[in-house]
Amino acid sequence: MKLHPEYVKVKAKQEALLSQKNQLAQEQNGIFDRWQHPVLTAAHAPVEWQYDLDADANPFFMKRLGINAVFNAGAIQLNGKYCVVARVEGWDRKSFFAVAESDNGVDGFRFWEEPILLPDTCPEETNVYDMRLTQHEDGWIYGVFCSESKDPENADLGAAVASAGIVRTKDLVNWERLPNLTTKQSPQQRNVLLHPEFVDGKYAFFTRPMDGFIETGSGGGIGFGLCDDITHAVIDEEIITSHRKYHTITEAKNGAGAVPIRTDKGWIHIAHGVRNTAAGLRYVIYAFATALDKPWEVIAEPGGYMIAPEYDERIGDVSNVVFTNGAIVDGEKVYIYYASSDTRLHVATTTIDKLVDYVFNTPADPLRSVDCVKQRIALIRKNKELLGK
Ligand code: BGC
Ligand code: BMA
Repeated sequence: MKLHPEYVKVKAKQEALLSQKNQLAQEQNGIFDRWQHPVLTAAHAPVEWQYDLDADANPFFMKRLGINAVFNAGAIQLNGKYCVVARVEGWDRKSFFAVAESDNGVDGFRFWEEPILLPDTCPEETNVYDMRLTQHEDGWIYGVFCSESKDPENADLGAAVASAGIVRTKDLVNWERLPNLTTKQSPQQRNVLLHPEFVDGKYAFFTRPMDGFIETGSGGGIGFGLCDDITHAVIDEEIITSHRKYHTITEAKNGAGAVPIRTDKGWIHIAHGVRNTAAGLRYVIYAFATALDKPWEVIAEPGGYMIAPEYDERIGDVSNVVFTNGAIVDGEKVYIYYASSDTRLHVATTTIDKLVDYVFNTPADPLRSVDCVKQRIALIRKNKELLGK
């Protein structure tokens, strides 16, 4: 074995990327700030994860196990660091989870030495992705993710079954796997999230009931259900919190995103909505609030999206997608980690005050064009008055 001389060059090039400073993007909307550079991409994945560094075994210095994309990440603050558990996808289309940390949450994210090797408890499980990290009041950090297997009852090679996998940890290093969530009313689940607090003394999950692997079918929106025992999580009944609605950004699907953020006025949820188009599904991020004492009851829901894909964000493996499954609250500041087009991870920053103002004071969707025009004319006339016109 001898170290390939190319290693030093490739490593130095990557180091330049990893130490790149981020800046606020030019265009802003008052709701949140975008940042110029993504915080993680495939190019951030360690060289040692991809190349065999041994010049004898790898004379041409080929990537042997390439990384295709780094995207949808759960996020928490731990020991003063901003930590994300990203979805990392290899060239072979399989996803896995890996921790990356930064000192300031907007740049300098570096992967830990090795990706997470989850306990292998489900022999049929083929792919895992989109972990939501919840610092629960019971003292554990839970990771709830999508566990995907081939559908044994469907001859179609692409037919799959999605369910919610559950792991827990104290340090993001040692992970204990618990049995997957069972939801008695829904055959499939994706985008499941554990609420950080007990509700009526029980574990509370936001779910996403679906009839099939892609179609939510009769699933009316983001669900909510309680379970007694997290080590054998069973939800008997799911009720709907934020509903899917005709001709809105959530018509085809919606799903929980970041762990709800507790504020004086309510829980703020940052979720995703999906609509169908001739060019495929379009994913955007939207927000709503639920009551502090009834985290399933929606009390405010601004119309339309909060974050939609823009410019380069629009293009990637699954274009026209923004998706979030993690945010970090640090005092007043909020860091929303969102991925674009299933390819790279970005951060958007805002504050609790802004989020509260956005969610509670942005008008709701009037659901019909004519009412939307009336809503806008009212705004225009108010502004005219102010401008003395
Ligand atoms: C992909 C996910 C996607 C899901 C539904 C899975 O096989 O890995 O990224 O969300 O299919 O389209
Ligand atoms: C979903 C998610 C994501 C992904 C999105 C767009 O269903 O679970 O993994 O970002 O599709 O492909």
